[in-house]
Amino acid sequence: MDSNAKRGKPGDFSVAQRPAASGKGSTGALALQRAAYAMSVHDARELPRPGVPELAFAGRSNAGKSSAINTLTGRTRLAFVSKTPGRTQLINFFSLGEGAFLVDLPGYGYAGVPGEVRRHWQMLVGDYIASRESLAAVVVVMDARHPLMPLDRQLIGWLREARRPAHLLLTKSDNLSRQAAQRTLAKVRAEAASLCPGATVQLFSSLKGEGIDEAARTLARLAADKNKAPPKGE
Ligand SMILES: Nc1nc2c(ncn2[C@@H]2O[C@H](COP(=O)(O)OP(=O)(O)OP(=O)(O)O)[C@@H](O)[C@H]2O)c(=O)[nH]1
Ligand SMILES: [Mg+2]
Repeated sequence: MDSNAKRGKPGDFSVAQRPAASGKGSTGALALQRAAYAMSVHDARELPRPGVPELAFAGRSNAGKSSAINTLTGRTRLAFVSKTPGRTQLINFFSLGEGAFLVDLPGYGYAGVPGEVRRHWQMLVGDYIASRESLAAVVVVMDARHPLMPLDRQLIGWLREARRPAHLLLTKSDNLSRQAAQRTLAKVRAEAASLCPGATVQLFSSLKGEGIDEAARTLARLAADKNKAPPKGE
């Protein structure tokens, strides 16, 4: 049974009262409200045939990837949220109707994880980022209190190398004062401009519902850009 089958753990955010992100923008909407769990993959060979654009969420364990997916889709328990870091060791796919997949990648940087698990992560996520044909963009999820840690920079380096569009999501912004959050945003934007030119950066809070529309608009644009891009090899 995949971890997503274990629903209703403490620590899940109740966002059911909040309307799901519209995802509307000049590039059209993503059916975020129609998100449904599709599959979990533990091995690159199990990946589904490339199809609709995939919008993947990557970041340190505990950064808030699964929570962000739940918040964006207006659901409480679509992706499994845990107080124990490193719980999502699979690549979890959530389909948004015919339009796109949201992909919850396993987190990195959890100190208690044995070397074998770390190596498995490197292979699974490294390969996925380097060669997945249908990957449209990667949302790099970072705790706004500790952005751009060494492994985040490594991931961003991979994205730059693989020419993958990146969106940096500074989560848990509710833990910072408004001023401190704005300072962090400006600092990360300035650094991102040299680390990964073209990357966009925003504040986000699953707890307070901050940044939902901005993230949804960005995801819709990134999926639309992928649909416009010529297939590999052309
Ligand atoms: N205050 C606050 N806490 C959050 C926010 N988002 C997530 N959390 C908490 O952070 C912890 C980790 O959240 P997850 O969404 O499971 O993090 P993850 O990145 O998916 O973690 P892994 O699956 O282990 O890689 C949980 O205890 C959440 O309740 C937020 O916006 N604000
Ligand atoms: Mg998770």
